Amino acid sequence: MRNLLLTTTAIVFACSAAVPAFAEYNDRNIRVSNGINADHPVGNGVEAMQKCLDEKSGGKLKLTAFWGGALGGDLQATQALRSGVQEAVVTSSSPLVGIVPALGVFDLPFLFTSNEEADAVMDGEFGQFLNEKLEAAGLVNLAYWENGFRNLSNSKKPVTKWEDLEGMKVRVMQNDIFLDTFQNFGANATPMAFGEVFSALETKAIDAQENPYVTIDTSKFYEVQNYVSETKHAYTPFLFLFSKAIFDTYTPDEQSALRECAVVGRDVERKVIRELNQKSLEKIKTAGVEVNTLSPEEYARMLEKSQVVYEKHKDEIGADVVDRVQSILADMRKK
Ligand code: TK8
Repeated sequence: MRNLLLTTTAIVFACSAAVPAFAEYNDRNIRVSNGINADHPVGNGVEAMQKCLDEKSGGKLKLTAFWGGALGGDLQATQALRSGVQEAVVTSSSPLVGIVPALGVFDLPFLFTSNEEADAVMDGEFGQFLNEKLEAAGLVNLAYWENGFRNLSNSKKPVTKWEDLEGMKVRVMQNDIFLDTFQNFGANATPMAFGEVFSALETKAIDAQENPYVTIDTSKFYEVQNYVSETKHAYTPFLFLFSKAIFDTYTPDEQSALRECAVVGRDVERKVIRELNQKSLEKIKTAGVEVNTLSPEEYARMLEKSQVVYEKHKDEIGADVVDRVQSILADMRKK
């Protein structure tokens, strides 16, 4: 009898090995809003995140991704999270500066010079510091994913120096730092939600937009643009945001599964996007778009020209925030 009991106990434990003992998971349908399309590497990240969630929750935590702005633009979706009517969004930080001004730090022109710098800042204590500000605004940032270094595309001419932007109608995100950066270069900058960009380019309501190669590829902007200039004028992250109001109703197991699996998804997404970057560039060129890079001297000139933007926005971002990121970067650059 005693042996039988022991055997039964052993079998029960063995069977439950897939789901940790006593873990508490409920059926959850998590809607994830995206402005970009399903073939963007965020799609690979969401898939990897789902696999991880399946393993942890025995299939109870389900992500349902919506693409191409089907659930509304970044800002609209984020507000839906804050009021607790939608679970999640993958959004650029830039349209959210009205909610958390400190996020504007990522919009400062030419702040980061490499992926390594961006990763170290996002994944380290600085990223955590901003996450606390997001939480205070009703948003749980599960992880920083990659949107990437932004490049300029247009229908007019190659941009090899900032003066080439004179009078160009450039769509910028709904963000004053981007607005000022491009106005300062002489462009006619127009804030617009991402979902309107393709048709605005197609109808020539605007001449130009700026996004990473992978977005220029997957959102098909290259079909309606003739020139791409590798300006790398900003690295903007994606935030994988969760509604705090909803997150707070989840069990601790569900919460930690989401946080851990968002990091698994992040690593896959970053790997895929960095591989795709070069392929997207090739695809853009093959489509007949003329691509140019900037000289190191021109980067230096543009950074110099942009110092007024740093000065103008430092206080509203938070002087402590700007100083903090700059000192982290200065330390990294010494090594
Ligand atoms: C996708 C956006 C987008 C961003 C932009 O929803 O608006 O230009 O870079 O890719 O977050």
